[in-house]
Amino acid sequence: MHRGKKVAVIFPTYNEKDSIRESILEYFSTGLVDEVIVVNNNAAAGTSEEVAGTGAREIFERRQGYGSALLCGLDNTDADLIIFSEPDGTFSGLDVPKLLAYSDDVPVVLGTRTSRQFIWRGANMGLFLRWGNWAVAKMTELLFNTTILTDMGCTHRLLSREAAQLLRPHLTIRGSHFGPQILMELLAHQVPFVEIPLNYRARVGESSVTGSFWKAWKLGWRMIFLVWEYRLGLVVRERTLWPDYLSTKPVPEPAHEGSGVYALARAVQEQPAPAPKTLTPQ
Ligand SMILES: Nc1nc2c(ncn2[C@@H]2O[C@H](COP(=O)(O)OP(=O)(O)O)[C@@H](O)[C@H]2O)c(=O)[nH]1
Ligand SMILES: [Mg+2]
Repeated sequence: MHRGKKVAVIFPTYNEKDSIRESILEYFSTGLVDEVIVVNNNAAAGTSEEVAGTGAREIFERRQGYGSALLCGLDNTDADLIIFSEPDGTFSGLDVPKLLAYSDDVPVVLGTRTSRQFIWRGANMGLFLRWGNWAVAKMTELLFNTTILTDMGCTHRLLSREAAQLLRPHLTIRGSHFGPQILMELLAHQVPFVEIPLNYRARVGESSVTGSFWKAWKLGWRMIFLVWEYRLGLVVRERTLWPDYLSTKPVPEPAHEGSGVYALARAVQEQPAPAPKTLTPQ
């Protein structure tokens, strides 16, 4: 719960049997997450057994694909704040307060995995992926005159219910370049958003999307074509625009006792700093 708003985390799962349990528990441990929805996308045998007993709700999407799974999660939650993540150990539940804090200002908070100090040892974010993501993001920033963009493929992000509902009829991509379509539709609907650095850790098990150079190369080009399709106006649809942001910018209520992030901040203040050995950026 954050400022009286229900918070849900959506985990698409395909091949994360060995990390999914710990991922779910890490997100719940923040005390800020009301619901974890696992979207089983024909996942590895044994996944459901790992999810059982964690408190997460498991649903099933038969149509294969990263986009299919995330859309299924979106269609099956009534939360006010919806966080996309992955249960492969790469993203940290401890970043939830950061996403929530920015959600007070903007309806959509995107993560970036390319900030050097947030890339953990062993993370799949070598030179090619890091600078490739950065370059396509910068191209997009320039073409659409957006706020700072430094990553195209970060799953970890937050959408308010209002923004998700506005975009949903326009989200059609069921494969791995679903993430950039959200960005394109945000721009097309003029939904305010911001990008913030989030931790990116080593993956448990094999990556099936960006694990090989050629898969990542192909995905990169699909993203570039998608951005140009939108830029050239080839995706023409009727859209309801977000109300003028600066005249309707929400002014958050002052912090109160039960408010999630503030309660967490107080609790953190009272705890000793974590042991430095847990911090091993690249
Ligand atoms: N490869 C693949 N991943 C899927 C599929 N459906 C959902 N996913 C999820 O997409 C996310 C990204 O996949 P992953 O292998 O971690 O790729 P990476 O994040 O680029 O390293 C994971 O959470 C998967 O569970 C699918 O059909 N194929
Ligand atoms: Mg992953």
